[in-house]
Amino acid sequence: MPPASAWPKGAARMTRPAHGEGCTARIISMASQNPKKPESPAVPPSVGNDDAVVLERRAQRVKPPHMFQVVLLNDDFTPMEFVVHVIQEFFSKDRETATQIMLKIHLEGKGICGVYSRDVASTKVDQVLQAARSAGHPLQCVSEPVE
Ligand code: TYC
Repeated sequence: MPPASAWPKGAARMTRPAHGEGCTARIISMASQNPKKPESPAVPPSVGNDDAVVLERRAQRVKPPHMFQVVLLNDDFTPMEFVVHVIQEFFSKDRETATQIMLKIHLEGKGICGVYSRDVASTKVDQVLQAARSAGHPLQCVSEPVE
């Protein structure tokens, strides 16, 4: 090994591993140079540079997920009792609440049974339509984005 003074400036000095050491070489010292100051970005940020500001800006960019309401439509043929059963079963309402919702649909033409994420709302619609078709009723059910 050459004397330390013979090494070029900035080079790392290495030694052979001692007997039994697993690596082929080890670094015993690094020529030190003062670390360089990072260059400033080409376009400086418009607002301050600290982390708290960045976090706040990110949080504001995340919009809440769109929610979907599941709506039952009135018809002249589906029995009231079946509609009450469907509302209890698929929308987890007690009998009294389910009856009120059914009567609202009967009188006003349609009514909201629940509000869910897109996928859950879509599944509820499928379940209601499947139950209605299996029972031979024309009950209609749709999901629509909440305004
Ligand atoms: N109008 C139906 C009747 O008189 C009852 C009904 C209520 C049907 C709600 C559908 O979504 C409905 N038998």
